[in-house]
Amino acid sequence: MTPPATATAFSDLPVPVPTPARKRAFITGITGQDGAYLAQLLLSKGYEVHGGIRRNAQAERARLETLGIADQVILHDLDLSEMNNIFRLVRDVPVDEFYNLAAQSFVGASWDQPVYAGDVNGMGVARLLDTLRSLAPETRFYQASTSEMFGLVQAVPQTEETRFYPRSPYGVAKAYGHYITVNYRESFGMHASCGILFNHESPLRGEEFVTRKITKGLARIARGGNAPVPLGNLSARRDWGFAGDYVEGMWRMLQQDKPDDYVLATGVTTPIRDFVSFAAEALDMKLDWQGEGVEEVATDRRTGRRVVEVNPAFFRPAEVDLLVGDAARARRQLGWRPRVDVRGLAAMMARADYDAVA
Ligand code: NDP
Ligand code: GDR
Repeated sequence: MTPPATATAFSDLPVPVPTPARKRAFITGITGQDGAYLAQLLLSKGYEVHGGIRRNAQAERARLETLGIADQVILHDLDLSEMNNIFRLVRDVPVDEFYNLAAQSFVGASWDQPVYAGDVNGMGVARLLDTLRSLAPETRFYQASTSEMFGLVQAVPQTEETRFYPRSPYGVAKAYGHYITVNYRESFGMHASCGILFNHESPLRGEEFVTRKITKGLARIARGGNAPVPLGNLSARRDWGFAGDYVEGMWRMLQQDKPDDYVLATGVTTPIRDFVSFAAEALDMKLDWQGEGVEEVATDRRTGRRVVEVNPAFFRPAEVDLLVGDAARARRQLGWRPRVDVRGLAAMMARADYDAVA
């Protein structure tokens, strides 16, 4: 058909420039510490962010609210122990990147609930991967692996090649989650990467973890409280970084052409006892340490008040004594570096807790 004389020829029309589609990501465990920081990071990069939330009597959105992003993320009911729940979610919410951060994440509790830890931290990963493989095999997948898999350490520092020897039901389950992710990458060519992350903390850290328990307890004492903080093993050493730095590493892993596994760590290891002292310094306390084993106590020199005491109830049936990671591969391939050291981290958390205690 001949076009009317007044019509514009197609060749004269401006060529429409396709607007790049907004990337979409899904975060399981979005209500947790890392989930909240990762959601904030992805939003700042222009992503449409979806996340899984467990349907509890009182849904936990406090961290998303603290970061001021609760109304910018799209939440979906999700429990990793429910296969059909996962199936419907992956079918109905197609995304470019899928970050699996959900877990029963408290090591101490995993001895009381070993089957649940295995189901969520181990089988949950298989449920996700197998559903993605069937419905959305191009989706890039991140698995939250952990230094806890090293357990009884076989080499110092620990790298991606160090042998695993987990020491808790949590660590055993996470080792399964790690290996099934590697296996799906190798078996089906999926873009699946594991971040073997060493401990990372923040003012949003759950209060059952030792750093937050310390900073919150010390902040209360600095505000006039008189209850010493009861702790377990003060000699265990951890490689502590800031969670905000570590979520940047997760994102960088999924931007690589090829999937791989990466250690994220600071390379500095610190005993629990020293973390207490760093937090105390930030609150203008000076600690004297006395006694040994279950008799060990820390007292504030200025007030004579007891700040920390040992309570055997917080010792674990099997302990991970020493963790220190070598993040050379992440530095080299991802250009990733932690920006906050352990002193800065303890001070950041202690001051945030001091400000929050009325
Ligand atoms: P958190 O405990 O703060 O968050 C865990 C999240 O998982 C929460 O959102 C929780 O939901 C959710 N969750 C728990 N069980 C289920 C379930 N059955 N189905 C769906 N969601 C569930 O952990 P972090 O943010 O600190 O850690 C994130 C991930 O990284 C975890 O997998 C952890 O094991 C791993 N990891 C953490 C490290 C760290 O130092 N922080 C180091 C290495 C690995 P709800 O709010 O309802 O409880
Ligand atoms: P972790 O962290 O087990 O390393 O797991 P947590 O802070 O619980 O313990 C660290 C070390 O502190 C010792 N400790 C105490 N721990 C707690 N929680 N409470 C105490 O009172 C106490 N006293 C001493 C512990 O024995 C341990 O040696 C964290 C979690 O985020 C995991 O999900 C993650 O995989 C690993 O870090 C890397």
